[in-house]
Amino acid sequence: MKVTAVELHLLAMPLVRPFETSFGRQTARTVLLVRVRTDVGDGWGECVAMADPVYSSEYVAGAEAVLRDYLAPAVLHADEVTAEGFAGLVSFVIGHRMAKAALETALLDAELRTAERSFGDYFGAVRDEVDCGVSVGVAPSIPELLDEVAGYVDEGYRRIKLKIKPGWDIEPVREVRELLGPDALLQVDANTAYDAADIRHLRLLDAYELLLIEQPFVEEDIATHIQLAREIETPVCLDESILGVGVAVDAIERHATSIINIKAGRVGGYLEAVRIHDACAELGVPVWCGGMLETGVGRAANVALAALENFTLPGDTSASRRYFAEDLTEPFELVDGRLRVPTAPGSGVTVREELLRAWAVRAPVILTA
Ligand code: NPQ
Ligand code: MG
Repeated sequence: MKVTAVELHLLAMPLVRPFETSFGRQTARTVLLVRVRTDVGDGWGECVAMADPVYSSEYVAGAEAVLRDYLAPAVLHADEVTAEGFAGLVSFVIGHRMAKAALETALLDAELRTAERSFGDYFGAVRDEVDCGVSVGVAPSIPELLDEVAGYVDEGYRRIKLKIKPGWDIEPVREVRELLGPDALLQVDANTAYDAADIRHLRLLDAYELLLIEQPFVEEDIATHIQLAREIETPVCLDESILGVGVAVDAIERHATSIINIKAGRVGGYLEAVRIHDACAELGVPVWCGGMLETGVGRAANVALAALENFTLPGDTSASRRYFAEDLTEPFELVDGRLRVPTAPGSGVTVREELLRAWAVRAPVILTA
C-alpha cells in the first residue's frame, strides 16, 4: 500500500483511580495514537510510552519526535509499504521500539481492514476469549489494598498481580493471600525496585505460592535474575529486560526467567511479539500478555495476541473500566473473568472521533510526503 499521511494524536485520559508502582504514582494516562492514511484505507496504532521516562527510556515526547522526524518520513517516502516490511524499512533507527510498534500496528490495521481479516486471525489466535488478570498498585494501607482486591475478585478477575517495592512486599502479599485463599492465582511485579542484596528478603515470598515474581532487578541485569532464580522457588518472570526474541531466548537458556511477559510495545510490535511467543513455545516456556494502560485501540490488539496457544497464564488484559470511566473505542467488558477477542477486520474496534477531539491536548500533527 501507499501511505499518504501519518497523524499523531495526543490525548489525556483521567484514570478511575491513581495507579502507584515502584516508579511513581499516575493519575492520568497521556496517550499517543498514530493514524495512517493509505490508498487502501486507514489504520490506528497506540504508542504505549508513558509521559515520563520512568518505566522505560522511551516517553511520549521522544516517541513523537522519532515518529515525526524518522519513522513517518520513512513510510511516507516509500512507494510500497507493508506491515511485514516495516521493521526493515526503519531498522536504521536504533531502539525506539514503542514508537515503531505504534506505527507498525497502524499499518497492520490498515492492511487487515482491507483484507477483511482480524488481528486474531492474522496472529494465529486459537481461542475466542482470553482469561484476564488485574494489576493492583501499591495502596495507601493494607485495608485499602484488601478492599481494592476484593472489588476485582467480585468483578471476576482470574488472577491478581500486586505491585511490590521495598517496604511494600511481604506483608501485603501475606494479607492478600489470606483474603484470596490458597487456590487463587496471585503474582507480584517489582518493576526493577530491588537489587542483589535483597535476594534473602525476596525468598520470604516463597511462603505464599506465587505464580511468579516479575522483574525484580534492573533491565540490563540478567546476572542477578539468574542468581535469584537459583535461590528462590517462586518462578522468575522478566518484563522490562525482554526487548526482542534474541534476548528472550538468551535469558531463558541462561535460566534467568522461566515465564515471559510479552508486551508488543516493549519489543517493537506485534510481529516481534508473535516471534517471542513462538520461540517460548518451542522452549516450553509459558508466556502471558502484559498491559500498559492501553485504550481500546491497544487493548484490542493485546487481547488478540493473548489468544495465541502459548499464552497460558491470565494477562494484564483487564477491562476498560479498570482504568477508564469511558474508553476511546467500544469498551472491553469482563464476562466470567474473560474478554472476547475481536473478530471484525483489523483491530476490530472503532475510534470514537468525538472523544479524540474532546480529550486532545493539542491539534493532531499531520505528516504528509
Ligand atoms: C508492568 N503494567 O507490567 C506495567 C507497568 C506500568 C499493568 O502493571 C501509565 C502507563 C502507568 C503505563 C504503570 C501494569 C503505568 C504504565 C505501570 C505501565 O510493569
Ligand atoms: Mg511488569
